[in-house]
Amino acid sequence: MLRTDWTRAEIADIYNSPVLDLMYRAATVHRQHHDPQEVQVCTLLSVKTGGCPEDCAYCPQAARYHTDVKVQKLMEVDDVLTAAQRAKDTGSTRFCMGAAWREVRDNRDFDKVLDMVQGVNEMGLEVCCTLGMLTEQQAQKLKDAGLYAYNHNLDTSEEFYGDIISTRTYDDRLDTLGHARKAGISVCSGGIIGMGESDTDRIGMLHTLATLPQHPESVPVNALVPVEGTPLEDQPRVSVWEMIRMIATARISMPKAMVRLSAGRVRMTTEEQALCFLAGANSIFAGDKLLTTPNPSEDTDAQLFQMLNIRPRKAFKDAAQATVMFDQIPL
Ligand code: SAM
Ligand code: DTB
Ligand code: SF4
Repeated sequence: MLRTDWTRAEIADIYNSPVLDLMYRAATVHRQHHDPQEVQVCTLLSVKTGGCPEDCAYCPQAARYHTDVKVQKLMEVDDVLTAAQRAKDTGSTRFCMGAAWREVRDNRDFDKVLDMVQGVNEMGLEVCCTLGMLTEQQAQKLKDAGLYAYNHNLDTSEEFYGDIISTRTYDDRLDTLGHARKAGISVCSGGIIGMGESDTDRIGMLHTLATLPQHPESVPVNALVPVEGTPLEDQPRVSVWEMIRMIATARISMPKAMVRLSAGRVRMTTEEQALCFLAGANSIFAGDKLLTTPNPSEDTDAQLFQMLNIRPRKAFKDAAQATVMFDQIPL
């Protein structure tokens, strides 16, 4: 039932199918594997901001671009735990800590991150990190500290990757995902649209994700947030239909994954977001800030959830159990 042997042509056929057919098929697959009324609510916190040595063309935190982002050293553990408690109190069940690092280094900052992971895990939240590249040993240390998930995006296709980032390779990215997987950490990996890539690049990225030895448990689909000072500052906004095609193709090719409607929601209407949920998105970032850019306010999202009869998903929900339940529903 879960396929990891998709051909590129099959993914392309799904992606290019008439959009209403595509949505219908994705909505159907979604209902076979998930409760469509349930959306996972995650909160992001930038625990180390800016000053990053990498050259990711979309990123306001790269030291080499002149953006408004202020460099901030690693936060204190207590401050992070206070933010995590706040996120929990406002309904988030997953807390994701981001650091503007190229890679994790075995130093005191990493030890501090391990303490953060332990503290957030003890609060009963699914704890996630996005810290750049990881070795197998570092992944194991994070796992031992209680890390639930690791986010590391492929961002785009292998072919287009070099146009966006020159300071590391696609294979580096895939290796890190392998290290997280090997340590038994849940994998979160997706990408960004609206960077000037072609449909073929989008298909290529989804194909790579859907043919990993095991699908990522979570697939974020970000719409580029163009930030002044970055090379992509003037990129035009992507249309909702492009988001829908990405989300629906991810849903159909990786049925059990949580597909996250990630960056870009501030510029989407309620109706546009509703179409994305219909197309199979079942996770969002909540709170008025992503890492450094704005996100809809809690009030706006509370209204969205009420309007669409959506409820937040519980933490550590047993995906296997959910599947048994929803597999019973006849098509
Ligand atoms: N430094 C680590 C790394 O690159 O893996 C972790 C943090 S990094 C900011 C996490 C992800 O945020 C990137 O992989 C990218 O997909 C996303 N991102 C960064 N800037 C973005 C932007 N302007 N618009 C949309 N997504 C963005
Ligand atoms: C992901 O795919 N999107 C989030 C999270 N993973 C780390 C980050 C979005 C960042 C948007 C730009 C910013 O706020 O700095
Ligand atoms: Fe650094 Fe991550 Fe931004 Fe790239 S995406 S510049 S690695 S913080």
